[in-house]
Parts: sequence; structure tokens; C-alpha cells
Amino acid sequence: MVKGDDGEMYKARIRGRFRIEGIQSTNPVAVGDKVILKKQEGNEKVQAVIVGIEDRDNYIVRKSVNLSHQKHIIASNIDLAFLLVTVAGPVTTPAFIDRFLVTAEAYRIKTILLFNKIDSYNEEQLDEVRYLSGMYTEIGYTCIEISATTGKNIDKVKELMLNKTSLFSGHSGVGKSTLVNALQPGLDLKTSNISTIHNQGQHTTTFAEMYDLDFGAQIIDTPGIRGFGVVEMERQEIGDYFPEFFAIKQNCRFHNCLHLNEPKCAVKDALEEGTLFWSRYNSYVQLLEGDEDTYRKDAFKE
Ligand SMILES: Nc1nc2c(ncn2[C@@H]2O[C@H](COP(=O)(O)OP(=O)(O)OP(=O)(O)O)[C@@H](O)[C@H]2O)c(=O)[nH]1
Ligand SMILES: [Mg+2]
Ligand SMILES: [Zn+2]
Repeated sequence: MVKGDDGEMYKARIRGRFRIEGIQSTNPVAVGDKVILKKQEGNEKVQAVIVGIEDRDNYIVRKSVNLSHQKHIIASNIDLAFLLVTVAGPVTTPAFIDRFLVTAEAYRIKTILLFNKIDSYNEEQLDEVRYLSGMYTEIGYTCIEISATTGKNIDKVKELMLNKTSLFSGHSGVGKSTLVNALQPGLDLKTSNISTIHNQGQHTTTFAEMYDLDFGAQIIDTPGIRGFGVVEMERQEIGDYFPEFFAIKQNCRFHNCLHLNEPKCAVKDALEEGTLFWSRYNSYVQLLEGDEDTYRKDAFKE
């Protein structure tokens, strides 16, 4: 579905093959793309043809967890990403959060962490939320505790979204569609209960879709992602996508320090002193080692 300059929605198909910016993806055109459209009169099924795609300002890509060579463009031309995190039903691990953040940093997309379902947690789970939220706030990410069902802090989310295109991402069942419904009652996106057997979502949203909200925001609701395979990065650049590592790396003895076993490493020193977080460092090492198998096991544990 493509929205035309005239404001109408068109059922469109793609003509030819597009290979953009050298990336090979499973989807040649993604939600958020600006396209060149040709109307087709007199055809009920196909009302327009996409004949070109404009250069993307940015896009967020993930590697398919199963087909490791395939990339999937989650969305393009995004102003802001919201990652929904829940500590139970389903569990979102720090490793998953970090993979998302690293990818967003690499594509220079600002990310806000939304700790959803705050209404449903016991004391222990609330402690976990406070810990994670405290950690990511300290690193520099905006964190908001919300409840899509009671409406807690939804006004704060709205404020951040004003006049922007926002991506909503996170595991299946974290409440992305419920949140969109809370932002604009009447939209009635389909949502489903968490499966009682696996305590995780049921992949209710099956494709990404953009919505124009009445209060002046565009939103992209996406299907839940299970694992988040980070696309290839140079070993040397991965550390730069951890802002708190990047901030101190000039104090490492070696300018090309990978913060592993090099002497006089500012990152390792900071870890020992307790001014950096070990869970962040563990995520970093995992990414550096390309340890997709370990990560996959984590991803399926939830
Ligand atoms: N208690 C509570 N439940 C919530 C909240 N937000 C969402 N839920 C519930 O969580 C379940 C999953 O919500 P969805 O909105 O379908 O989740 P989703 O992230 O869109 O999932 P996918 O489309 O599968 O990726 C539903 O039963 C919601 O009612 C919340 O803030 N509090
Ligand atoms: Mg959904
Ligand atoms: Zn170092």
C-alpha cells in the first residue's frame, strides 16, 4: 500500500528489480520508503506501479537469524525508534536490547527505551525494570516506564513523537500494537494475549505498517522480532556504537584497542572500577566474536 501525494492509498506492485546502495535484502521496498508511483487506470487489483525508490535518509536492517546471509530492512526514513522492553511475558534480555541499540547507533537513529507493562509487575520485576532503566539512563538513553493498558506516561511518549516518524520495535507480545491503539483510540490494531504455554507473544502483527496519527505523528508498527542478528561491522567500529566506551577510548594506550586483553585499556579499567556495566561489555564481546550461536540460544530461552 502506497500513500500518494493526493493523500489516497494505492495498491501497488513493484516493477523490475531494485538494488539499492549495494545492500541485498529479502525485501526490495520497505515501510517508510519514498517511492515514485505510476497510476494504472482500470485495474482493480493493481492501482499503481512502483517504478523507483528515492534514496533513504536511513534505514534499520537486521540479519535474518536463520538465513544468516539475508538482510531484512525493518523500516526506512525513521526519525526516532522506540524499543519496547518487558521483563516478563515476554522477557527482553540486555543482550537483545544492546543489539538493537548498536544497530540503531550504526545507522544514527535515536532510540528511546519504553519499559512497558509496568502495571503488571511484582516487586522483584519492578526492581529489574529500575535496574535496567537506571543503567541505560546513565549511558545516555531516554527511558520511560509506561503502561499501554492503563495509559501511564503515554502523554510523554506522544510528546516525543510529535511531527516525527517513529518506529516501534521489540519482541512479539511486548505491546507494540496495544501502545499504538492507546496513542490513537479507534485505530483498533489487532493484539493477542501472551501464550500461556511459552509466556511469549504470538506474532500477531505480521507485517510492518505506517499510520498517520491525528495528533501529528507517523508511526510504524512492526511484527515482533525474536533474535536480532546484527549486520556485519568492522571489529574496530563495534566499540564505537557503545557510547560509553566511545567516550573514553582515547584514554586506551593503543588507538586501535579492542578492549580485550590489551594493556592500559580504559574500558577494562572502568569495568574494574565499576563505572561501566559488565552486561554491556558482555554484549560487546559477544558481538565482537560474532557469537551468533550463543546469542541464538539466549534468544530462544525466553
Ligand atoms: N498488563 C499489561 N498488558 C499489556 C500492556 N501492553 C500490552 N499488553 C498485553 O500484551 C499482549 C500483547 O500485546 P500486543 O500489542 O499484541 O503485542 P505486540 O508487541 O504488538 O506483539 P506482535 O504483534 O506479536 O509483535 C496483549 O494481551 C496486550 O493486552 C500493558 O501495558 N500492561
Ligand atoms: Mg503487534
Ligand atoms: Zn581499550
